[in-house]
Amino acid sequence: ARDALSKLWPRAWSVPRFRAFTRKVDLVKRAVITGITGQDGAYLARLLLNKGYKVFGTYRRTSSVNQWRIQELGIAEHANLELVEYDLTDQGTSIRLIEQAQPDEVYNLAAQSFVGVSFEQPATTAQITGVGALFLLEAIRMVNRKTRFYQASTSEMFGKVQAVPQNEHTPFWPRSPYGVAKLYAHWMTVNYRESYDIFGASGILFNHESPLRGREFVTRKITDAAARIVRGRQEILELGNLDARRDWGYAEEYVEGMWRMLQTDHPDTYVLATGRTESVRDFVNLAFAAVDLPLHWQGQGIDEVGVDAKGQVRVRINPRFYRPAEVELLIGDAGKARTELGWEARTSLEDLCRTMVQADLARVEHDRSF
Ligand code: NDP
Ligand code: GDR
Repeated sequence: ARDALSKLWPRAWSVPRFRAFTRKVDLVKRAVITGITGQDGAYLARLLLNKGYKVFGTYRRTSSVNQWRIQELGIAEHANLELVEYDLTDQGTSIRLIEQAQPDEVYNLAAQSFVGVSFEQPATTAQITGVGALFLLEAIRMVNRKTRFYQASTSEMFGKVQAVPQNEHTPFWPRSPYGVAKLYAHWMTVNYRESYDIFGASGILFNHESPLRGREFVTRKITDAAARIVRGRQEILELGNLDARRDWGYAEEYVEGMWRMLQTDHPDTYVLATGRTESVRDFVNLAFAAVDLPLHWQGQGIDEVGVDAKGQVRVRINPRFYRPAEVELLIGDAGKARTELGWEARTSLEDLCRTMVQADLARVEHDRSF
């Protein structure tokens, strides 16, 4: 109804008090998701559309269309989804986004999210991943302080971990420009909560994966390679640090946690995690077992290789994939989310890995390379 009014009666619509009035009588909740072309943005959009929300999903202008995730989820043409061109680094677009969408909830999922690249492009990462969140908070402060805000914070903020497992009270020690930028955005969210009474929630999410994960991240790189190798499309997989340990969960469950954080009475900070940690090597073993090509390991350090039953080397180390500073061990304690949000991770790593491998096998068979 609000959309129709804005078109039928543009002069009245240009008056902020009129728009505010229509919001009060509009029962459909409105949400902005920045980064809808990413893994979490796509899953969250589907969740909110299924809950009856009107969703404004932001995308960046690129020379080629990049909507394969929302297409795979079957929501690209949904009547309640509006795609909005937007760049986090442009303060004006943040203000216009909040003015035009008049959202009840904003989920800030857009970021330069790849840790490895953040070492190569630290300033860009700071602008997008750090200051970009501030632009949105400022827009909310200027346009409508009742807008609820979710910031996609990360276990990378724990970095060189100071306690095991990590929870909301564990001190931060980020180990990458990405982690530092995210920490800035996290504290800005807390600061706007304390300074201006803005409902700013921060979700410290541990790694979460899915068939929609980008192929540069280690889990998807591994499941994609396992599928290609077993189908004869690739010879070998090159990786960096096999000893890094991560707490890997299933992305679709984590976006449900984001939504729950904005439905509480008071804004807060929550950890979402599975409470289980495994190494990159363990994940390789799971993925190659899922394609019936079990590996055994030989050698040490950068000479370590994963060999199949016929003696062929399938995995080797390439120092190019090591990071200047590594996060060695992550394992989260999501007890607060369980108690206060009723949220819990349910999918086992074995099931998650198998689902990802099956999706990649199907892609190889249909010659689709997302
Ligand atoms: P993705 O990398 O899959 O998606 C990131 C999104 O941000 C993409 O839509 C991307 O657009 C968009 N984006 C990047 N730069 C800009 C910019 N300058 N302006 C506007 N949009 C931009 O990330 P995930 O979905 O995996 O993660 C979602 C969020 O959660 C991120 O902020 C990430 O840092 C954080 N996070 C993720 C975790 C995980 O394990 N997945 C764990 C903890 C936190 P484009 O498609 O054009 O590149
Ligand atoms: P991460 O995810 O850095 O935890 O950030 P990624 O999958 O990139 O790395 C996980 C671990 O695997 C090691 N690794 C490799 N990583 C990649 N990408 N490629 C390799 O070849 C490789 N070999 C070993 C890495 O060194 C690392 O220890 C993800 C992102 O989604 C962030 O946005 C998010 O905030 C965190 O998870 C939580």
